[in-house]
Order: sequence, then structure tokens, then C-alpha cells
Amino acid sequence: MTTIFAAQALTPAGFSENVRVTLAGDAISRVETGVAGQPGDVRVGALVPGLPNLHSHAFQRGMAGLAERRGASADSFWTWRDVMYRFALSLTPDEMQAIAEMAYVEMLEAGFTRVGEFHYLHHDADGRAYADPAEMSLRILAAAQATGLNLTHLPVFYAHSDFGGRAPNEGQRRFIHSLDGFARLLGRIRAAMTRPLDRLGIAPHSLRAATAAELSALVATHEDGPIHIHVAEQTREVEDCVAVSGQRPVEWLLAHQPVDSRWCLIHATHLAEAERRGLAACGAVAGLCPITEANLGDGLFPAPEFFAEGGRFGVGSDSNVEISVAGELKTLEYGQRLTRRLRNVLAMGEGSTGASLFQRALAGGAQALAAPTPQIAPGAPADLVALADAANLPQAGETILDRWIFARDVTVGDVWAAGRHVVREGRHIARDAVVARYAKAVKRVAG
Ligand code: NGQ
Ligand code: ZN
Repeated sequence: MTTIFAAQALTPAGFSENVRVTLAGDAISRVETGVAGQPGDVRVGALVPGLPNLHSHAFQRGMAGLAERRGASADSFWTWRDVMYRFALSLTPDEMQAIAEMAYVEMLEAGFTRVGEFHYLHHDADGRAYADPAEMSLRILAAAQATGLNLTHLPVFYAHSDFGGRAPNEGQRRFIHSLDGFARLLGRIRAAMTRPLDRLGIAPHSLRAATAAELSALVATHEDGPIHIHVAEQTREVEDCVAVSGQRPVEWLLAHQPVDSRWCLIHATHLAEAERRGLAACGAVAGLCPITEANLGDGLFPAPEFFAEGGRFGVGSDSNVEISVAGELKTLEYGQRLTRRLRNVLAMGEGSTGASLFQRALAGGAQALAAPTPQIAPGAPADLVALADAANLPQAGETILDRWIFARDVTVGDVWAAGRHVVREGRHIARDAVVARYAKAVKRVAG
């Protein structure tokens, strides 16, 4: 049995002092506040629930920093995608697992305790299914298990290169399924999932990659579990959607699919006012990936209006170019400050901006990943992040969140995921072995 004594902890009632948390297996069994620490307790500074990372393409961690060179033509999301496709085509299952383990180690070290892995690298390099068609998904499951990260696996249905059911291109050959093949894949993955806290959902890649009929068939045959889809990330995608359907992407989805609290719309960057209100009202989560959206030049999500309308959001590290809880939340806020020339925009009222962002991302992230809401309360999963304050300054808990997110002089010290103490003094317990395998994989692929 593990007991943690925290000088401060974020409980459902807010920050409390002198909190003793007892873990039993993968859950919290007891929370005592205003008590003294005892011999044998792990002593920490501020204890907060682990944040869900609702959107990741783990393999892209292996090309982080390799697409920051300008080519002969103006670079854009689409030229980045060409580089990414070439990288994706070269990976073996062993290499993909090694890169995923590196990404997952960094997620845990950042304070994420669950990942939504939006996984589309399914087939062998020639486009044919592996002997086990779930080979690559099993590697994702293995990487999550090896590192201790909770997983919501989101196998991707991908069938077309663009709106109007256009045939997939050569660069997409490892991603492609028929509806029947996809159903078989899901069955195989379901049978292979063994950890009780892991979850399975589906992810039609985008309105480019799945037709209206395919989307309806997928939704009709999956009556529970999360549904994630990329939507309205780039303005070209919005224009193409209007040209083909007469509607903007989010407008089309809200009109043609039963979008509700099971759904997570990834990016949803470009929203007309009616789309923004409709998305907020339907209870779906907006899956924001602020660092990747900045890196790819996507645009800015209308966060303050959406939050004011009751819209839910969570954050994802997406391309994994930088894996950081603090960085995602800070980038979300700074985008608003830069364009509006204001400060503390997403505090959404008086008080701490960091606490507002963190609490909203916690609830939205858990909803999107079909996970119980992370909280420091008996019965909740033991997904916990201890923040270390090097200067040990006496101050209210919310300021600790602001200093973590904006100043980074508070950092992640210890992390427990599903009750396992996997990060100690800021380092994942398997970091050295994972880095060695990661380096070998990336050196081969990147030459
Ligand atoms: C992806 N990533 O699937 O990895 C996409 C790019 C696409 C982002 N959208 C490919 N950030 O959307 O076609
Ligand atoms: Zn994505």
C-alpha cells in the first residue's frame, strides 16, 4: 500500500493543506485532509490529478524537429504532411513501438496520465495487412503497458484522399481499410486489451478520409465508446467541404451525424458563429492541440466565446513536436492574448487562469477519452501528479498551477498512473532503456 503526504492537494473542494492519500491497487482508497504525515509516506509538494492527453499520433514524435526547414516552395500544413507521410512509410513495428514508448515516457514526465492514441499506421510498408492485422495497434498497447500510461485506443478508419470519396494516394497506403476490415481490426484489438482502465473508441480520420455513408455505417455499428474525428483544421479543408457539400465541416457534421457527448472534434479551428454555438450546445468536446496547431500554422480556435457558451475542451499533444502539459495550456492562452491584446483571457472571470485552464481540460479530456474524471477522492483512479516547487514558496495552490503553466519554476516531480509510481524526481523509471531504443530507431529512419 502506498501513502502520499502532500503539503497541498487539489481535491474536489479545491486546494486543501496537509493531505494524506492512500492508494490501493490502481485506485485511491482514502483521502485525509488537515492531518500530519507519517513515517513511510511519500512526501510531495502539491498533488493534482493527472491530465488526459486526448489526441496523439505517437509515431510523429520520431520526426520532431525534422520538418522545421523551409523547402523550395512556401511551406504549409500540406508540405509538412508530405514529410510526415515519408517518415510514416519507413517505420517497422519495432521502431514504431520504440518511438511510442519515448513519447509515452515524456507524456508521463509532463504530467499526462492517459493518452488518446489516434492510430492510423496500420499496415506494412507495401500497404498490405500484417499477418496479424492488429500488429501496429498491439505495439501501441505494448508501449502503453511498458511505460504505465493509461490508454484510450482510437483505431482510425481511413479510406479516401479527399472529399467526394476520392481514391487514397500512394503515401496513404498503410492507413487504408474497408468497413469490414476495420470491424475485424476492432474485434482483434478488443480481445487483446487486458488492462481494466484502458478504453477503446473509433476514429474516422476526417471528412476527407471517410464518406458520409461510411461515417454513418461506423457510427451505427458502434453504440458506445468515444468517437474522434479531425475537422476544420485548415481553411482549405473548409473551402473544399463547402464546394462539395454546400456546408462547412462542423456545420455538416452537426447536421448529418448524432454529435453528442461521445464525440470529440479534433481541432475544430475554423468555426462560424452558428457552428461554434452548435458545438458548445451538443456536449461534444473540442480536442484542442495548441502546440501542434501553432507549429502547423492552423489558426486560432475561438476559445473565450466557446467557453462562455458552455463548450467543453481538452488538450492533445497531437504531432508530439513538444510534449508538455504546461506548454499546451500556456499556448492556448497566449494565442488569445496576442490576438486580443488582453491578459488572463481564459480565466473566464476573476481568478487564476492556470486553474481555469487545468480544471476545464481535466473534465473535457476525461469525457473525450471515456475515462472517469480524474480527481483526488476515494474510488477515483490513482492518476496523480506531484508538482515540485524548488524554492518551496508558501502560497495558495492555484498560484502553483499558474507558476507551473506560465513560469515553469514549478515542475513535475512524481507521477502515479493507475497506481504505479512511474516518474520519480522528474524522470520516468524506464527512461534510459527507452531512450536507447528510441535513438536506434530514429538514427536508422532519419539516416
Ligand atoms: C494526421 N495531423 O493525421 O496526422 C494529421 C495530418 C491529415 C494533423 N492534422 C494528416 N495535425 O490531416 O490529413
Ligand atoms: Zn491529429
